[in-house]
Amino acid sequence: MKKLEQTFRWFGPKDPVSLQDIKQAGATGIVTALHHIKNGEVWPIQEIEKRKKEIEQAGLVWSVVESIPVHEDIKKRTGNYLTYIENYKKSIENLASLGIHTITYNFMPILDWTRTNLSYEMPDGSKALYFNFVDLAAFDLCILKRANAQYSKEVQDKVKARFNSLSEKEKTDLQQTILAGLPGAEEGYSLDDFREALASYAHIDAKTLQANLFAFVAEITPTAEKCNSVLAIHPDDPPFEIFGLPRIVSNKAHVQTLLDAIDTPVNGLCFCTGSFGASSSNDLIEMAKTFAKRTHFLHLRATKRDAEGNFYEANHLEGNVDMPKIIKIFSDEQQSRLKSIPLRPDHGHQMLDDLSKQTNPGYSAIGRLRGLAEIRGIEHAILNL
Ligand code: DNO
Repeated sequence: MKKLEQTFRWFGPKDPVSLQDIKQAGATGIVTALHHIKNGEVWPIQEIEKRKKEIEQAGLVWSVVESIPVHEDIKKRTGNYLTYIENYKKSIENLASLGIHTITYNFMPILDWTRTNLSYEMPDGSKALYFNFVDLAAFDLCILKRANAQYSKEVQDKVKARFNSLSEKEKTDLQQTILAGLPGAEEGYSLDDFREALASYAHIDAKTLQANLFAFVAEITPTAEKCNSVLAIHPDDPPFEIFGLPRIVSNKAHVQTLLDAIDTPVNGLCFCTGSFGASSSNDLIEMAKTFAKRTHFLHLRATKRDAEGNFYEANHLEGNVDMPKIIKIFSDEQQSRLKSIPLRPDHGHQMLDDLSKQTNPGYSAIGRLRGLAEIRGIEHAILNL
């Protein structure tokens, strides 16, 4: 029986989690990026090679690139987007020349993933990442003071009460959490930068952004095909509109439209159960079955939602994701594949010794180790029953 490939995300030499830690967690593959290369620039062969050697010296392989960031100019098709697209192709070629063939990216305007609290305490004392809609609205209405921000009367009332209860430090933390850029996000913003970035999207609605995504994917797929590489788009996180920005990779219809628009196996998905799972209207099992064939990378994580659109990241087997069923679907898909589908435990609680350490939010070692062990156990059971 063929197994999925177990990987761990590593943020490079500055990551407090070492390659050896990752080996001990039982992963064999590394998911990483050249975070020191400026967004939009070509990833030079020498730099890729250097990182690859470092990984291999630890007895691991560089399995997946997450991410080659997509420059904002490409998303808007303004400024230097043509150069950035050429650079993107060159990076795909350079990676492929060294045997790295799976590329993850996202097409979220301005912000990569977004949370409002990075240390939401669980009853067992561990800490989780949390997205609270009222906190986001409080930032939007009372700190950013975005013109045209639209929220229901109910949310506005809650915002007033919430904002008044926050200390100055909590207000600064909230802004920092939303705008400074979470791990893996290549950009961070001051309030003014963010206002400017939002203004630059004033005339970009979902239809335009989608057309821009399709144009980008259509332009890079021939390069990926030639290189024997695959593209894995990461869904919007959270999978609903924030700050009035368009969302185009949030649900089944979005993904289907993208896969149909550029209908080649190379144009595929990073199936992120945590991102899709944060919306109650996404049927994860149905989506996994529908998209298994076009899935090139798996992020396994379980969000726990409440009725108001808030969610925290639960332990991997405890949120609104039927993890055994999801793993079964992809394990079945794996049996007809030549290459292993890489998976990674996406995020994890800050727990045990990690509580007193400096860690990357969501990417501390022990919580992810726990997640990977649980995931591995499920796959092991599926393959051995
Ligand atoms: C968060 C990650 C995202 C993801 C990018 C992919 O933990 O899943 O930052 O890497 O959106 O481009």
